[in-house]
Amino acid sequence: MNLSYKLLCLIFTAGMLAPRLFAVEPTPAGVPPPKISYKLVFSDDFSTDPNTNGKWTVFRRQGNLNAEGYWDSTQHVWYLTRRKSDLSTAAFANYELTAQSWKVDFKYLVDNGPMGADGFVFMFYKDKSRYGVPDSGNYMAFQTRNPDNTKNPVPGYGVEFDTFSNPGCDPVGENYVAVVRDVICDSALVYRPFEKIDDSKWHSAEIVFNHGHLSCSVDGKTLHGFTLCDPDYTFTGIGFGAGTGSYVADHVIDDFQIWLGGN
Ligand SMILES: [Ca+2]
Ligand SMILES: [Ca+2]
Repeated sequence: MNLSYKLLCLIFTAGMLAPRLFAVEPTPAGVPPPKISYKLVFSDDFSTDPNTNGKWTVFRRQGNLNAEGYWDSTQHVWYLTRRKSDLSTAAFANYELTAQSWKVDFKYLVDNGPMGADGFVFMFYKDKSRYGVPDSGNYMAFQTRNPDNTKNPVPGYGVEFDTFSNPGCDPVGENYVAVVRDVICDSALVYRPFEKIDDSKWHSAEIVFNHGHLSCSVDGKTLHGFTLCDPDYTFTGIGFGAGTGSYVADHVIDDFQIWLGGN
């Protein structure tokens, strides 16, 4: 695809949606949405230790199992990070995402410290073979970091739940949800301010992908309707990243499910 076509595609997509791209996709009255039936192919309710149950491959910046990918054996939830600084956890489901029609469901809870940071990202079609030491702070393990502190992009996509403002990197100064690619900073394909991330409450998220059409909903309300032009299906990684920097937060997930769409 050449650049001008890509540009046209983006403009077309933007024109189809409301300002800032992140609005509920309108369903014309009387036209039912296409019916897709789904089959569950992966699930973890974290009733067993995800660090040993064979369902996950985890990369940690500090190698600290008490703070990066910490399993709470009482609550049966998984802390991607706890309240310590300079953490990063990339957790990939041991499942190869090759399908082009799927959805995921999960629950998340993020607290807000004082000055909680940084947020988490659901990753898909990600090149998990590049990890590597995941990068901390606002990079949320979406990228890797070298010993000399230079950073490496990791090909693939993410739906980012950002709770800490990084001027020069983030598209807005408030909490937001964005679709990002390869790197965190300045990579938002689409974004929308969204407050209900770090309120210390459990929220239910669903992300639906159908041949490039992507939607994201939280607590049953659609945040995003978006179309990825010419999606890159090369890589198969699917999972989560989270990070802390100077400021800290608990980033907790539960009840993760992957469903494949059929007809
Ligand atoms: Ca659970
Ligand atoms: Ca940020």
